[in-house]
Amino acid sequence: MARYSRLPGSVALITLHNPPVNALSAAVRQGIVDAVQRALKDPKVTSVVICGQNGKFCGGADIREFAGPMSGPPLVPMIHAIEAVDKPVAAAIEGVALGGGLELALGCHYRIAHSKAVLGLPEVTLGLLPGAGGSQRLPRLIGLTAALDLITTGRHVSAAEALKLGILDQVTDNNAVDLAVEFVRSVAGQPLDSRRLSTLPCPCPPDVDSLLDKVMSKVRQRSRGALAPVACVQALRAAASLPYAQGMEKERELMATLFNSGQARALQYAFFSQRVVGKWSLPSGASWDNSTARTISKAAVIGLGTMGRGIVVALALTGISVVAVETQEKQLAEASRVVPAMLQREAGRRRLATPPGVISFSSNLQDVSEVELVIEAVFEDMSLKLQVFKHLASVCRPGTLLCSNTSGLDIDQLAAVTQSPGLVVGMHFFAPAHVMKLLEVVYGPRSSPEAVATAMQLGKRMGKVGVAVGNCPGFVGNRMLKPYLEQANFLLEEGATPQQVDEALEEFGFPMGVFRMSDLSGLDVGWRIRKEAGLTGPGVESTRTRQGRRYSPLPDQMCEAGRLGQKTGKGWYQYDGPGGRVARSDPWVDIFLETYRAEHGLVARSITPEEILERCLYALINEGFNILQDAVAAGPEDIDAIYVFGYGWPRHRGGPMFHAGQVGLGRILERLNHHHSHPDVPHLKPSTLLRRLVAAGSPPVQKWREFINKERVHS
Ligand code: 3H9
Repeated sequence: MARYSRLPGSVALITLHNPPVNALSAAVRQGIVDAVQRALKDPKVTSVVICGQNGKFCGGADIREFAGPMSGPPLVPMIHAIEAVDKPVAAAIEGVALGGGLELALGCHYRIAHSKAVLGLPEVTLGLLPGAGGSQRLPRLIGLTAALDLITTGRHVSAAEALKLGILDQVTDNNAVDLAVEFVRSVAGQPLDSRRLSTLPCPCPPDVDSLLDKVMSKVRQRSRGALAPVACVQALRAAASLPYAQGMEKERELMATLFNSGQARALQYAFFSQRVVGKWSLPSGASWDNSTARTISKAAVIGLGTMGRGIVVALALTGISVVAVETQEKQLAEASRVVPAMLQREAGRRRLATPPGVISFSSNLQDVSEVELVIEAVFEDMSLKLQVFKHLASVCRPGTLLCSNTSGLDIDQLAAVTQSPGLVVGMHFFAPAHVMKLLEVVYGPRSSPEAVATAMQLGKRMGKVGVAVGNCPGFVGNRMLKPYLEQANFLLEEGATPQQVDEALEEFGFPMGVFRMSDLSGLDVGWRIRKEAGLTGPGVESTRTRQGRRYSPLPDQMCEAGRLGQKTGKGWYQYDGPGGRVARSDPWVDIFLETYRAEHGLVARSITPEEILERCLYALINEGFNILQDAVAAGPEDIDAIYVFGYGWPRHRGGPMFHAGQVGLGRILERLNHHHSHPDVPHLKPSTLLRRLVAAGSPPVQKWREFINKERVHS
């Protein structure tokens, strides 16, 4: 809805009302159309202010409406009608003016904002472009170069930056609506022609074509197959080269293509998934609604390797004081030097409004006795972690939350050595921990709702996407990664090269294929884990079956040959030297693979990119179904958020479980069955849940949670 009121004197006030963000639903659009008509017709009204209820101007078009048929007055003519009004219209922007919200403001003759307001055209992040005239009006207002930046990245800008760019006319620390009312009164009766953005030329640099070409090639590189950023550049090219009406026609055409693309659906699903996982609930029934999070002001991090350092910085950036503990002197000295610099750099980059928390470095575990929460980030070794947890249990005051940054070890085992197992949870960060958005919050059967709520709340404060997951080896992310990596190695045995596998995955949209990624993170990481698991090492026979499963010893043999990846200058690829970054294919690897195949009597066959994707991705997806069946993840959105925010799954493909729905569950099942029937690919046995979903007619991904819960009740 939109409320109409006439203020004492001659100003009409139109207030958008659609909590929580005053999205432009059909009812709101209708309300605006009616209110503008009323203001036009009322001879006593000389000027108009449009604002939003509850200190929020407008969060844009109502994304929920995109799934259904269009109803109500369309946005484009509504904004044109506002621009055409012959009485001055000002947008009073408080809170947010995003997407269609900013486009509505661009249709007004003046824009006045509160200093804390945030503005932007983030449509590109939803697989769209600013399709209510934003792609044509913004460049006319602030110039092509600045508009390209805002529209292709979708970044939000502060009121101060928006003022500098020329989007806003005035910014105030006081009431923006009062100022806008006062302002429109003062300009009533003045000519409005120069205020109608659609009538203005688009300011462009002299070398406009070369600018557009440069931006286009950058955007194509960055977008990894996403359509919307490319369409945004095309729309802006139209703004720069065509009259407004033709530019609008181009905007409409491009918008229609994007709107009907699977990518827009995937990105909108990703938007809502992020919000769904924030409202966590556990199988016990615990959730935000019935759990209270503690507010943490003092924390400790144990272990200052790469992960520990990042976690210290992430905590300090939220204003939490951190005791950073490292028992190895050399490591402590290095961390004391590096961490403050990391913090300063990151604080500067984020333009923090409040000072970061104080960090104190110590080699003594005793120094954590006064903190409210500890995050253990020592080496991934159970016996070491158990030792640390026992020690913590004896030095921390009762009630301290004890968290482990393990990437897959058993949280219950750690909890069992403390006096209060309910206060133990996993907080699995991703490197670099102060940058990566994902946080897996791992609960065991004894973790208290308060501990989970506190870890989730802390994650939110750190700007993370926290996902609550159950305890099992590898949790969600790494558990799914295992069959994916396995299949990649099997494909090498069967005839593929690392480049072929990587190219197929990169073409799909991953920033890096599995072998390039393995070179970057170091092949020895997995080697150590496999040695601990007794899968390789002295005394273990070099066969292709270990512990009753098909096993590829290829990565172990690479490590044995000293090829640990970028750090040794050689891995699945060769580099210019140790620490080199540019991967080149290595004839050594080809010979190594040929020799290996000959030794094991394997005949190389030609493998298509389709098979690579099916074997790697469907293996990962299948494990996702097992995870849902085991209730380790509450719903497909949780898995998808984990993969999008932590594992480089292309956002425009929604996430692995969404992708499964797009491909068709029947097709995934059929392909898994096909590969599984091959005697050498035993791990691709389709999950029972996948079979059941197919038998139930393959409901859409949004219905799986309900389906799983029903199945659980009946089983
Ligand atoms: C567009 O405008 C297209 C046009 O160019 C052309 C059309 C022809 N619609 O994020 P929060 C819900 S595309 C519907 O937790 P915050 C959200 O789902 C749009 N619902 O709060 C959540 O619901 P629930 C371009 C929306 O304070 C609740 O509001 N606009 C919308 O952390 C609270 O959200 C954007 O891309 C919406 N537009 O952040 C802006 N926005 O409680 C998208 C939010 O049921 N929105 N909801 O889970 C945002 O970026 C953030 O929500 C915002 C508030 C910054 C506004």
